[in-house]
Amino acid sequence: MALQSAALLPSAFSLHKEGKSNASLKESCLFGVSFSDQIKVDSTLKTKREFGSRKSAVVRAQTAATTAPTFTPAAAQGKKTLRKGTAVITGASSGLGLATAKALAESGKWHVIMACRDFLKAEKAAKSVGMAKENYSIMHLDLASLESVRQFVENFKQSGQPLDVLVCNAAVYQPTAKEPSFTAEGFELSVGTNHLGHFLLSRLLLDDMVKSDYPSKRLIIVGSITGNTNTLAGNVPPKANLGDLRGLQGGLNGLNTSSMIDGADFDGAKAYKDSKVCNMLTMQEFHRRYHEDTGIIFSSLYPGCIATTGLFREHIPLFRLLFPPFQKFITKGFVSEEEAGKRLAQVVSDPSLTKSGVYWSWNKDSASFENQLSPEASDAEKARKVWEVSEKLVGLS
Ligand code: LMG
Ligand code: NDP
Ligand code: PMR
Repeated sequence: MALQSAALLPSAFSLHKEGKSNASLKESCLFGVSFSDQIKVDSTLKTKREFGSRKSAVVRAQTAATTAPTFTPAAAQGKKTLRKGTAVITGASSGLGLATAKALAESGKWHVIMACRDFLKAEKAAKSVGMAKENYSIMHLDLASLESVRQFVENFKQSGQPLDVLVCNAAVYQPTAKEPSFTAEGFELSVGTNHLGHFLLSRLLLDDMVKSDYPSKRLIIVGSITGNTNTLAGNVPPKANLGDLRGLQGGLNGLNTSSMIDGADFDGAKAYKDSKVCNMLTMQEFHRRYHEDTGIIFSSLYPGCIATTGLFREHIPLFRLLFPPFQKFITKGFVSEEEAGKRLAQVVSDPSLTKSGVYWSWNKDSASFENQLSPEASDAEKARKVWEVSEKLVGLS
């Protein structure tokens, strides 16, 4: 309901809303976050790279041919109702992905495609939260297999559905693993799933988003505070650090090269945090290469600490017991799955969150604000390198 009414608000209201959130920014400084990023993001917008222009010329031609005729007449007629949007959400079978799918489905304005590795689990999950059948469908996707990613993309394209929003949400976290495990193609599992699987998926689906006539197309990659070393949470060891990318360049296979991006010994918690840095860098690189020419909005976010989700399934039982009260009563960073789902649903659909290249966070009043990424997670040169190396690993170059 909240989503529905928010979508109808005039843009003047969003200014007010931003102002309101800025008023309470100080509170969030408690978490080691600073808020002077606006100028920085604006300046990167203007420094588009040459190769970006080359590639996007093709995209621009497609945009002109496909989106203009369908969108303009509807606007000219002053139509108030949009067609239902179609949003693909990876890992929608639990936690944040499921809560977001539920929030979008309930708004009545979205058809959610739950892209999940376990079909039956996804179906049960959708039913358990009361999603109405006409508001969702389930498609198989295993991000730990590039073959499966390609198959998903092919199935999606064959279905003939438009793609308006893609949410890269799925993730694995292996904090207690002593040895690395690997994806089908032999990449360390956390970076392979959370980053490389999503990298291939979003690259292959970009074209479909360009073709969509939906007025506010968005590609969202979920990030996290623990990948940002400009925060207290990001300073809890082991800290994220991509180093000079020597392990990534070698293919993260743990055989002739390290399974870690920076080339060090395997550490499951660090691999997860590194993968989140890659997610946040990828979002910004997408923005630099494609925003201006496609109009697609690229975003990342930290939804809050959702300490009850399946993400911690491999952690020791004592951690799972103490982590939620620790976050609730000590750090006060805790959010429920439902609240986090509403936050991500805002990034999908709220008309006030249309700025591209932003890493969104929420303060204690649940008002959104543009957050500042750590030096590494906002390093444009590193973003370009991660992009180029990842292209090679997933077979795009
Ligand atoms: C590892 O442990 C695990 O081994 C690994 O499996 C994985 O989970 C990984 O990051 C994930 O963590 C990290 C370990 C070491 O942390 C702990 O879990 C130990 C807990 C120690 C308990 C300390 C008491 C706190 C009181 C808690 C009350 C009870 C509730 C307990 C709930 C448990 C939930 C965890 O971590 C440490 O070494 C502890 C020290 C952490 C220090 C934090 C870093 C401070 C850095 C300060 C710099 C701040 C800079 C900010 C800059 C801002 C600038 C604007
Ligand atoms: P969950 O474990 O509840 O959800 C993760 C989802 O990813 C599950 O649906 C899982 O599927 C799916 N998944 C895992 N591996 C694959 C794969 N190979 N192919 C397809 N899907 C896969 O965790 P959360 O909801 O907490 O995590 C969601 C996102 O939120 C992640 O990106 C995480 O990094 C981020 N995040 C979480 C925070 C938190 O505090 N929980 C904080 C900040 C960010 P299945 O159900 O089959 O296991
Ligand atoms: Mg962290 C200031 C607060 C804060 C916040 C917002 C988080 C979020 N954490 C904070 C502080 C601390 N944590 C402190 C002081 C400690 C030491 C006691 C601590 C510990 C800790 C552990 C062991 N925290 C963790 C772990 C995990 O295993 C989680 C992790 O790192 O997963 C990669 C985690 C998290 N803390 C968070 C968030 C959001 C997580 C989940 C990780 C994520 O999805 O990024």
